[in-house]
Amino acid sequence: MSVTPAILWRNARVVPCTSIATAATVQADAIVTDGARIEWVGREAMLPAALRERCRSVHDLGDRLVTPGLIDCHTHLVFAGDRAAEFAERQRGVSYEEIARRGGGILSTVHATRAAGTEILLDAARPRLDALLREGVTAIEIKSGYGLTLEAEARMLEVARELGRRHGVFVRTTYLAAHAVPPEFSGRSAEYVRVLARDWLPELARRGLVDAVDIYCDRGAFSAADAVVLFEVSRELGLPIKMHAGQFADVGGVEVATRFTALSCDHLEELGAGDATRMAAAGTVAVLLPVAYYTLGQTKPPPVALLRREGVPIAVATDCNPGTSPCASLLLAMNMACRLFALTPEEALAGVTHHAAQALGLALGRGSLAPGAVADFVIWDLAAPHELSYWTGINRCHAVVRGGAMQ
Ligand code: DI6
Ligand code: FE
Repeated sequence: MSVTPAILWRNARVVPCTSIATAATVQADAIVTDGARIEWVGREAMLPAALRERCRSVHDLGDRLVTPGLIDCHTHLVFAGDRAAEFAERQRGVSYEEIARRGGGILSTVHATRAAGTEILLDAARPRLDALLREGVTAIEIKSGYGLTLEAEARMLEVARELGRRHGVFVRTTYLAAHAVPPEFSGRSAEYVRVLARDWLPELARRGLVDAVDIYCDRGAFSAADAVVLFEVSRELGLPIKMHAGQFADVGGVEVATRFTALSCDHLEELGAGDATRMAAAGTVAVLLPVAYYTLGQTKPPPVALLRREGVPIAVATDCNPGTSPCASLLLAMNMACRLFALTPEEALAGVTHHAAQALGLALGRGSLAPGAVADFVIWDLAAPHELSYWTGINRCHAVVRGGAMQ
């Protein structure tokens, strides 16, 4: 039996988020942590005497709301420069896809990112990451995809890992060289896919930089056949896969992704017939990105009622990127998921906790408050969980506990 001193966090309104139902209501008033892990969650009146004795310190949380640390499960946080001029152009009526066809869009960020050294990339990402952390984010996925050479992709992934070390946040890195065709491969996209899949991916995996593999599978981006090439290599390397799918058009990506039991398919404004059923069967999470939808002024939301009916787990993320989602607020993404996509507030909260963890393959250790989970939680100056999606423009995060330690 363990004899390490434990900590009792009492007088709390604990929302465990182990499911959508437990993201809706306060279920407990106390948590016991032991080091970096949660040992017990419940009503303090029921706390076993032996465990109470092991609690060397007690924190009174003043009847505040406590949720798991939030998880932003889809970001492109590392990049140089910005695309504010393209935003202004879009306001004058030029479409996102038109700007990309002219060589702007993702490729303009690729030019800026290739030119930036490690410290510049770290400095550029820091304020965005800090904004997310102030809102209670304790785990974040960061994609590559603005380097598009072996070494520039490696640098992005290394910067992502370094951000995790410097900021004490749990980072998962995703390899997204299949984001756009770089100028060196212009007109040779199939060859580019073979290179990024067969040459670069094994090398980056060997360097330990890749937690998952993603592809932008859409009109004007990569095809479902490209995804097969990439996912076959990913499978050989034992790496989980994800996919940007159906932001503008359904090009058959979800069918391929679910065949490779993708962790998640993200966007999904355009979902093919039968795809929701395939996702449910494969346990693939639908990651909704309402800020990108809002920024591009899209009008056809993802089929949330269908996803719900089929039992597809739904997550919500910022998609923080300079083109379609210049946003570093997961709380705002939750509000938009409710207002633009008709999620309930408890679905939005499960979407940034339990289901976000599932989208990263972390379901058992993060994104819920239960014995054995990592002791990452947020203390809010709020009384009820639906208030997290209700407010905008105000951050009611009172304090964050990471790995059992108050920050
Ligand atoms: N995620 C992406 O990767 C693209 N859209 C999205 O939601 C484009 C990102 C960009 O324009 O830089
Ligand atoms: Fe994205």
